[in-house]
Amino acid sequence: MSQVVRVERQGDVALIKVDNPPVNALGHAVRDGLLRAFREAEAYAAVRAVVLVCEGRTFMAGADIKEFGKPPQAPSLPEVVEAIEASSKPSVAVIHGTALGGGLEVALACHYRVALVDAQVGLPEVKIGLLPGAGGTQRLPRLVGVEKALEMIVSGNPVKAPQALEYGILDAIVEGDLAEAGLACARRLLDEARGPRRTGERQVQGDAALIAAKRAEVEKRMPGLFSPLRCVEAVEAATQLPLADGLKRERELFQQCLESPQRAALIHAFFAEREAAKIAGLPADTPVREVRSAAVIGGGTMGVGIALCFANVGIPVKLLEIDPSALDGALQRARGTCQASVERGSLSAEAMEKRLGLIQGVLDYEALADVDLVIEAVFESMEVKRQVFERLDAVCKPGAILASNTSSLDLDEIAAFTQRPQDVVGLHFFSPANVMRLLEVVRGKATSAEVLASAMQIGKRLKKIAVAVGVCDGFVGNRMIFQYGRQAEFLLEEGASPAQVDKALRDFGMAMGALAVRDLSGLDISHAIRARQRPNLKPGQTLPTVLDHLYAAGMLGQKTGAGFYLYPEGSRTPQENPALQAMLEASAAARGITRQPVSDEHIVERCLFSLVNEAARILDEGIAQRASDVDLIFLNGYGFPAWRGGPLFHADRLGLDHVLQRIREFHQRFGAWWEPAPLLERLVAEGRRFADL
Ligand code: 3H9
Repeated sequence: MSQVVRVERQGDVALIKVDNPPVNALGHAVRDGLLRAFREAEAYAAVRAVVLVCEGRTFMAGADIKEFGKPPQAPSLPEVVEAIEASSKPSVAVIHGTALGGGLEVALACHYRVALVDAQVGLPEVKIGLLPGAGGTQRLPRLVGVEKALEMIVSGNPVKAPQALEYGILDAIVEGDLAEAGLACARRLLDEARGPRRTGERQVQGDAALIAAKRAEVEKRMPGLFSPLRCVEAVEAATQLPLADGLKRERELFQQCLESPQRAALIHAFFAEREAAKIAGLPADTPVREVRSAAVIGGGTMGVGIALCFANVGIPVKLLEIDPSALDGALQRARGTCQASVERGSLSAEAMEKRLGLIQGVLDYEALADVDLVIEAVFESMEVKRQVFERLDAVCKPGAILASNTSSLDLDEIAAFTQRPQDVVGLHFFSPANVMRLLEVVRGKATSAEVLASAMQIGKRLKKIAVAVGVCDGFVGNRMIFQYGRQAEFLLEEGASPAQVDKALRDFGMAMGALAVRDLSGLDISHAIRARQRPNLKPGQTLPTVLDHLYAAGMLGQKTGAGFYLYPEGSRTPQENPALQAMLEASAAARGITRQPVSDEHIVERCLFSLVNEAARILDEGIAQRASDVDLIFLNGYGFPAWRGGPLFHADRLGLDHVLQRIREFHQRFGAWWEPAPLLERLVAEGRRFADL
């Protein structure tokens, strides 16, 4: 019997225990062990029922994702699942933690299911470009109906045990020791002479209208994604075909997803997320400071969003504004944001009050004397930061973590305003802070290991994807996006329209076009950043001038109703800005070029490869730890399509020799900005990829 699956005889019940840390993934050894264990139970006449439990922190969290793309090893998961359901002896799965993907499929094959109250069950395969491939698309609809099954399988979101009970996925909520609870259930089944109850034998009512509506929703809300439509198709098969044929269809569709390039990209993103938590030279057992309370300085959009992040996870937070009316406005905005969630139905009125009750408005720095963490979110000016950090240094208790939300200023300079630079760290949230998952954790020269580890842990508590980065202008994400935005502006001057640039990028998969994003964040901000950067330009690094024209005309983006686009009467839908044409002609004339048509393909290459080239420099300088961190930042902070895996995964896929060749051509044609990054040249010369770093 394999080590990872053990069987204990408890009278006439076989207790099967899976023990494959950390998450009991259904790798080859577990599949093999499970199949043997169930066969053995079937073969022994003395065994009359089977209980399946998992050791450790969770029930099985699914197939072993690391095995995808490698040669398959028998037994397959579908084979194991079929054997479990076919068993002539009633089986009970006892779920704790998360029964996900293949884990839930195994549980669905068991004849009865019980769970601890805080357990969750789900079929998240779609999130890694797959569909449930071991009967999930055929059994779940048979159990909960088409509508709920579609919702769970297409969204990939898990449901909590009480809801799973209501849906009929679970038979009961249990408490106490897992094995004891399972054995008690099995004994009850035997006492009541209840035998196997196979989900696969149930019928499911078809609903063509529902299926059609889901297809339309997927096409609209998940454009470009391959697996969600296959999920719908597989569930539809459950309504049309007998189980065996439905399973066959599911298998074919699963295989298509497995072979799709999107699957590899999404799995890259999955592991990138886990890797980002590991920081070279920072042992996993580095002590962390406890953060029981926080404070945010500045009640602007960013400050309010950050305060909400803390309140949302139950951490009391003080929000400091020096002006009473500004403070009042900030607290109103916090309420407005929560109210919108209540109206959407994602938050109850009671939960809203509880959250808002955790945000305390304060007008005085003295009120921050006892907090464990302060995050400054004030205006991006070094002078303003100096005033804030000197004040914090004076009032905050020893050991408090002092964080800046600066998006591009020099954190080391900020830290030097205090007598405790080791306690200063950057926490760069992305707007809207309460929605966006990315958090760049900026490690200054003096930031202590303990403060860095604490900051990463805070990110996790706030349910953010925290990525450690080093200090430079713009850190990782913004430094790259400066290049990307600059190319978008050059392309306008060369002949493209904002609508063409943005559409080409959206067709590539970006959530928004580069220029619409700029209008949203405000062109005054872009203008100020550019003014700051101007003195540091290298010879030959000229700047596009269209931004200067817009700025001079007071066209600052959405907030003024005009920027790269027009937004008449407060509309958020971009329309052509007729004033732009003359500005672009003037910019082109100043560059000595004639505007002419530009192809969509050229637009995408210019914008995308500018990201790749800059990322190569960032990696070389050690500002980002690894290529997958860069990808993670772009996937979660900049609307890069997850199914392309991030700019560097995508570049690897295109072939770095091809990318470098285009960058060299651009260097010839467009000058200094395109000087190939030395790391890119080295990788190509050595026949390596970013993934090999
Ligand atoms: C599937 O089931 C297909 C079937 O339908 C059909 C097959 C034929 N495999 O996230 P954490 C590792 S597809 C391998 O930090 P948490 C993870 O990399 C699968 N490894 O913990 C990390 O390793 P490390 C469907 C896995 O507590 C460690 O475990 N299932 C897997 O924050 C801890 O992970 C899913 O998509 C795996 N399946 O969250 C579920 N899962 O320590 C994916 C985790 O070396 N998993 N690891 O960095 C999750 O959603 C979360 O990991 C979970 C725990 C919620 C379980």
